[in-house]
Amino acid sequence: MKAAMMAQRFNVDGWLVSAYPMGDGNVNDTYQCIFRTVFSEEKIVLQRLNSNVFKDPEAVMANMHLVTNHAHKRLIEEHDIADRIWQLPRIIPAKDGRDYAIDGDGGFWRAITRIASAHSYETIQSAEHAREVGAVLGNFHHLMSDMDASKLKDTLPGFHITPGYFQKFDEALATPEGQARLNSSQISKNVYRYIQERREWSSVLEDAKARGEIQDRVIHGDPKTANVMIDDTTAKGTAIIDLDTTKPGLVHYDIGDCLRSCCNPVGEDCQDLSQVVFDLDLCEAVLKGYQAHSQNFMTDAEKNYLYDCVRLITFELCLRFYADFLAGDVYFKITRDGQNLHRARVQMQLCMSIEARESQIRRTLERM
Ligand code: GN1
Ligand code: MG
Repeated sequence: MKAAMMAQRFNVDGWLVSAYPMGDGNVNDTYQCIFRTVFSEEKIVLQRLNSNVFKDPEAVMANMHLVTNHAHKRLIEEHDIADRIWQLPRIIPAKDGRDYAIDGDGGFWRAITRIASAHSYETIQSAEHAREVGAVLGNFHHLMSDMDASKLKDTLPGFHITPGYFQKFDEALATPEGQARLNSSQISKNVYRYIQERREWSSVLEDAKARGEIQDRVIHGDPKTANVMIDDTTAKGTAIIDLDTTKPGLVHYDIGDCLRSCCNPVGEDCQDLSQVVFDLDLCEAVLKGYQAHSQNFMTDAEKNYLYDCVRLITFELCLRFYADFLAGDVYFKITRDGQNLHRARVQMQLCMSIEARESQIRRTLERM
């Protein structure tokens, strides 16, 4: 198996015992690899980056290097005043000293340490869990708050710039295959209409940024439930993983995405749409955890756009999944036909729930 072969290109002590797929990532391929020596064992995470998505994988690794070095230094400095041992994976170099290894087909592989005695969950398990996910994101923003965003490369141009995803949507609709997919079911037509009705509004954050009201910081880019590790022993959040999208961006993208993910307890691929709702108690819990650890660095202007970001990032993911369905599933990996349409339908349901609960959500956010 290729993963087993590639695992051995990295600088890990011992002999490889196994290399199995792990996680449910929509973009990269991820494996857990176990190495043993005659007296110890080490688990690592091995990943093949999706070259359709990340056109400059070396830049992804360069960013990861800067971010992890910066964060590790701060975590050590602040350890004595912290309420837990925060962690962040470290890059494992290849045996030739590079941060990655290339396979015979040009595939780009990298290895990182596996945070031990901790797990991440695809869906939120409880209000305590939601608070811990918020805490981990808050701590990450705190750690990045003194990092110079201009040092980081833009590894995914247009990421979270919502109006830009309309271009992909329009391009797909301009093809006969895209038209056929649009007309393939009533569900597809409903999602299409829902998206079209929100086209004008979709630039709400970019417009505020253009007016100079809010600005870029260093963000994670993908702080969903599944990317936060929870300590098996203490049940506290301990690390944020998946640093591929860490780059300059609005802090709103992160807060919106974290709430989008955490406040829908049935997850992104739930079959029963009636269960998809934006849970206000979970929202409150995430925000409490976030606030306790982010050191309140947000400006009032940034706070003004919190409701918009929750609605927008949920809408955006609906649009991204739907545009990919129209384009023939070229970005998000699928395991069954129509999965990206269904994922879009779930995010649409969640966005409808957010819109229906606007005043309650705004009240919860005002307490930030
Ligand atoms: C993708 O593959 P994964 O889990 O890292 C996507 C995110 C979406 C997420 C939805 C680079 O994340 O933006 O929010 O799916 N990552 C990229 O589950 O597009
Ligand atoms: Mg990711």
